[in-house]
Amino acid sequence: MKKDKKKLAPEKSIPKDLNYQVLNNITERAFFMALRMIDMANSRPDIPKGEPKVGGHPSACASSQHILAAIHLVLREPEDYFAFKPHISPLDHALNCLLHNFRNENNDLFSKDERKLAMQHLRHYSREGHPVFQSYHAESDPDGYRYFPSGSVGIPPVNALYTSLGYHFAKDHKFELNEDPTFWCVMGDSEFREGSLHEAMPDAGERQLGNLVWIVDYNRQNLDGTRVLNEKALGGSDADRIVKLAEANGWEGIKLKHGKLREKLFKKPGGEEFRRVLDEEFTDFEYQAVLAANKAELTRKVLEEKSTKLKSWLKNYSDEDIQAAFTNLAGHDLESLVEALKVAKTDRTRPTLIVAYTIKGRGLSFQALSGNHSAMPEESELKELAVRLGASFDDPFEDFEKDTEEEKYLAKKRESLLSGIDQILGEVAERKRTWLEEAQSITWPVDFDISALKFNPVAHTQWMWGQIAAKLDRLARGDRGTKNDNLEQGWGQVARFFLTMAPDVGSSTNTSPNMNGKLYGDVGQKDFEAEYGAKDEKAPDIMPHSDARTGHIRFEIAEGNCMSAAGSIGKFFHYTGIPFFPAMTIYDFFVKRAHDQFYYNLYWHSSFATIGTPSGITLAPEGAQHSWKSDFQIPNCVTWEPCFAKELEWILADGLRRHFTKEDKNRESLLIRCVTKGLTQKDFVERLKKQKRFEASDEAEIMESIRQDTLKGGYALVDYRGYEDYTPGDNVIHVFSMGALVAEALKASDQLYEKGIYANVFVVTSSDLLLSNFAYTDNYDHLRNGLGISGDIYLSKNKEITTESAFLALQGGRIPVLSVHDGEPGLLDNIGSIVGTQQKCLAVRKTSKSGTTADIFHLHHLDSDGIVESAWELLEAVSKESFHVDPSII
Ligand SMILES: Cc1ncc(C[n+]2csc(CCOP(=O)(O)OP(=O)(O)O)c2C)c(N)n1
Repeated sequence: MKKDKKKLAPEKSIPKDLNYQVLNNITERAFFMALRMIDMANSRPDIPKGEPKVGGHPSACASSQHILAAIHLVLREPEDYFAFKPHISPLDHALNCLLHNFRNENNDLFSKDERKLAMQHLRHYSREGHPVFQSYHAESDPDGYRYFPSGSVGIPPVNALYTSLGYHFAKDHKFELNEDPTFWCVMGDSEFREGSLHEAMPDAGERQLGNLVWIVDYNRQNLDGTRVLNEKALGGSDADRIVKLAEANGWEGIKLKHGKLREKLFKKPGGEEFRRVLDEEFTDFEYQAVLAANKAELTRKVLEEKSTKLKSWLKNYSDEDIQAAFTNLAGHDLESLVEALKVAKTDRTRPTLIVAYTIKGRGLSFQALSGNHSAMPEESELKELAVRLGASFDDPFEDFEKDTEEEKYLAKKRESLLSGIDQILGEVAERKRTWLEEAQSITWPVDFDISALKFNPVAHTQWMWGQIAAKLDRLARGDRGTKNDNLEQGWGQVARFFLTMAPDVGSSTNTSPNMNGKLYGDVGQKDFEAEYGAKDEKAPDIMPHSDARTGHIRFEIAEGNCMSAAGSIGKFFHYTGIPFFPAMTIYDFFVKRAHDQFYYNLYWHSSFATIGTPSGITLAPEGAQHSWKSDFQIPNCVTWEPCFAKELEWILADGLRRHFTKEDKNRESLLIRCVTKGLTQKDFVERLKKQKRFEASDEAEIMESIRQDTLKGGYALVDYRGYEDYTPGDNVIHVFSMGALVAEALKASDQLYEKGIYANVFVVTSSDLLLSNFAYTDNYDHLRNGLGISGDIYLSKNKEITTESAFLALQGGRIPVLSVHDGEPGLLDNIGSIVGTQQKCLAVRKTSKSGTTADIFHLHHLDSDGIVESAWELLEAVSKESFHVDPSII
């Protein structure tokens, strides 16, 4: 085994010779500020009766106060990142307020008045545009710099983990980044039961993300109360389990239980027994109950009953001394915390997990009580606290007095922190500016010039994905470009920012060329396959390296991890000015495994592509039992489901151009559903050429017109408008289809044509753009005007109108719409209601089966026969539409 040298972090602005009394005073002041912030949010005079509660979490803030203070006041460097549990955000704001670390959208620091105003606006919406804070950490907060958005627990620390991986990737690929950030994460002990965290842990250990520090605020409580665990069955406390878990996953695990006061007592003669009793004789539940009872004499009694040896030792101490020692947990001891965090920060080869023992609600009247999660202190309690701390109840967000030691300490920390942040923001802004200037000068190709398409008459979109990914990889890794590749222009200028990843489905989703010998990572051992001549030449070379020639990150079957990694690395332009664009493949059906992480990425405006393939029931031969619709209807993402291979080229080319030029505001992410069912690609152009509107156009003009429609969400593939006998209201129907089912729609259209019915076929490339939120903003312009779909009534006459009765016998009808897609209903079924005509939606409405696609499409009535049958039904229904003429008109 290769032995890793321990990499050490440089100590930069960490203050030396810390005065813990001063630090404690600042911590308490910050805690008081957080409490007042929550109090003010809840007692705004303008909150109308009946409004949902504002809330806030004083108890959780109390629990984490020293952990956060140690990070913010001592350990943090300007380049560091933070993923903290949502409900302690007021405490972050308070500490950042004392550090004067509030900025506006232009990154200018706030004045004192602005700081104070912002602190009054927790969980507030200001119509006047005053500074406000969201409920939980948000990028838009005045102190949002390098905070991972919080709100759902269990996800932000994972994004911190993969942002750390992104930094490693950037450095190994020689991107210039003069930063070595530490990723600080604080989470609750109940939060630590989230599977997302457990799923990601081995990844951090294996990938040696030594700049990652997770701290579990171990207060033994959650929202519903005290956590009551079966420690007998677990073989120890949950803290023991967490530390063992960390170690088993390649992390440094640290249990930070006893504060300095306890440590001092343990060293005294007989003190060992005190330690033993605390460590071995209390379950968490019992310890918590004694804490909650909060009676010094009871504490002594319980301790005495645990050990006769201890009983006589305790005689040396008063009840108050014993109570102080009993509650002296390291998670509230700044000195213990700073020591442990320094150790965690210093080792850059192993991530660290610290379990810091704390007390929820510490210092408040409801300390350690089971129901304290949402408890609020009374005003009187806050006033007493203000007096005790020498703070002002009415002006709580004021700095310490000028000449105090606290203010002097803060002033010094501010100096290095704020100027350091300014420098980073300046560097990042400059990198962004330079990049965007370069991006402007690039001539953006509209496709990837995939010549292999010519030799593949029957191809599918997943195949095309593989071709595109391989081409970008070839361009990125320089020496592999073929003589036809232009490394200097177009995609050659951006390919180095493109990377692929997959949760163990890289080779089965056509991403193999990117993997072959180019997997990123370090497994700490030699390439034994090479050494023993055991390489499988038919399979990708799976030996990872850390060098710059690698462009694919391989994941185990952990869709959530891969999704978080895609989101984190897709956020790199925002944080560093390096425009990485990750594209991950995932089995379409399993996108939902990573839903939460996906939503998080989108909320965060991360820029990446998810290629879900193969899709829906089209996977029938391999055995997919169900379907899944490709439309998520959430902001900042466009969903796509192309049919012909060329469409995918256009979609990805446009997506990449938008990403690299930053013309992707509020549509940063792409979710593309590909299929593995081959389509005869020449059908594409041949069908288009038959349209009357293209009679005078050459192929290039036709393709450009269809490309533009494709990028707007849909195009007409079969369009009989202008044909003789084409009689809307009588023999015309519009069929809308997506992805694999377009082939069935085409077959159905041909069958109907034989019977004298003109079934136009519209290919929906993006239901999002054509029919959903994006289209809503321009009143479905492309559907109505681009594709010309309407609910107009067409009147037809059977004979000459010479009489009143002939007029009344006029028949009228609209063109009905039939939609067909490989997914659950609720995707294409609003076309009729948008334009005002009858619609039938063919979709997957029951669980599926294995079989050939023909059989399974038949099972769901999605095959051409099913489409034809539904078309007749619809045409019959609209033919019976009656319309009424007001006799007064006649
Ligand atoms: C995914 C998710 N589920 C539920 C919640 C609601 N919630 C917020 S805090 C909390 C309890 C957290 O307990 P713990 O992690 O032990 O932290 P503590 O507040 O005790 O420090 C819950 C259930 C959430 N924010 N996110």
